[in-house]
Amino acid sequence: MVKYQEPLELMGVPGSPYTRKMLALLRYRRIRHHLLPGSRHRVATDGDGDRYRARPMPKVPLLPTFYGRDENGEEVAVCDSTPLIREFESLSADRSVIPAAPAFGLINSILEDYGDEWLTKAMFHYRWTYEPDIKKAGQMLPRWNNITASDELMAERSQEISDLQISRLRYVGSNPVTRTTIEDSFQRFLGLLDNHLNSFAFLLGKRPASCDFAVYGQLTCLALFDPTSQQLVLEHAPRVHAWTEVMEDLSGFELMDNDWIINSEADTELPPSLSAILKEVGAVYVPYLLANAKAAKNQQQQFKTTIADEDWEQQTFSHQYKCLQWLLNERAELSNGQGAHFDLLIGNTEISHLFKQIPGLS
Ligand SMILES: N[C@@H](CCC(=O)N[C@@H](CS)C(=O)NCC(=O)O)C(=O)O
Repeated sequence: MVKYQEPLELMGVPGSPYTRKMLALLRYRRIRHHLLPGSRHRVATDGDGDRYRARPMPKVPLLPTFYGRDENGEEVAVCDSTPLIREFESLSADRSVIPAAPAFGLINSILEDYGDEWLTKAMFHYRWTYEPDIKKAGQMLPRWNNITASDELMAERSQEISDLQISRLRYVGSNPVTRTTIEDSFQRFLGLLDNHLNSFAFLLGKRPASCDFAVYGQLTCLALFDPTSQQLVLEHAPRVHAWTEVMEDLSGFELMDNDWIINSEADTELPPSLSAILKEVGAVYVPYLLANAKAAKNQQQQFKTTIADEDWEQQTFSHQYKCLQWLLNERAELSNGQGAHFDLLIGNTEISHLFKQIPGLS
């Protein structure tokens, strides 16, 4: 059991959507924190290494990395924003980002996972497919943790980092077969979010949930940084651009009672704009998660499926199999009444397919 105490310490960089997700969440929750300069190689700043003490490495080094203490008081490094958010709930009872009604909590987890694991496909795709995006990211990524480095060194690092990230497109499944599916689905999501934000300040009502921070994290890249996707957002969904900027610092945002759309089992209906978002999630992310899980279970390296009537193929991603298992576990923990409440809320969206037994998947 890892213990965390304030001020929380984390390592991350501005261009990491998950770092931005967590920083915005900590600001909103008013949890004191220190952001340590970070890099993929976990060297604090080149040529200035003595300024920061050595830190343990996480099992899989990802940004952001948080530091806590194990039961022996040893410092440990931990990654993965979704379970960490749930751990940090206990740091303070106020300003929770998890809805109190468990069925609505599961909807939050599904949307959070969609933000983290599906929208990131669009983020990675736009950033490392189009020339202006590759150029900008190539220039900025190496500079974020080394502002004073020479232009020559940065040119070298730019090339290295761009080559590495482009080679990683296969992990997210961006390739000539999936390109239209990724782009169409991102544009549909933009329209749906823009429409929802017309009536609600956040995805689940008048207060932010962890799913808002997940979506926000990816949008810090898609809406605010990468030129090709930013152009799309500005043209088709300017409200989403503004929302992303507002999400960054909600430290002064005040809550009122009943700010969630669903506050208890007595509330059984979602607004059409939120149901439409769940329908989109059900149509694209659910078939993806199921096909990936089946491939992971069968130890296949690659898999093919159909998403939104188009072919999809990519390398199997074991982390996303784990994500599905978390969702299945959360569904299994619901009581009969809460399960029935959840079924009412998701209505006839394909989200229900996630929780049906499929052959080869336990
Ligand atoms: N599931 C993780 C994902 C974190 C992640 O993928 N971080 C990226 C940066 S945004 C990373 O560190 N990639 C490996 C690298 O850059 O070396 C989370 O939610 O925190």
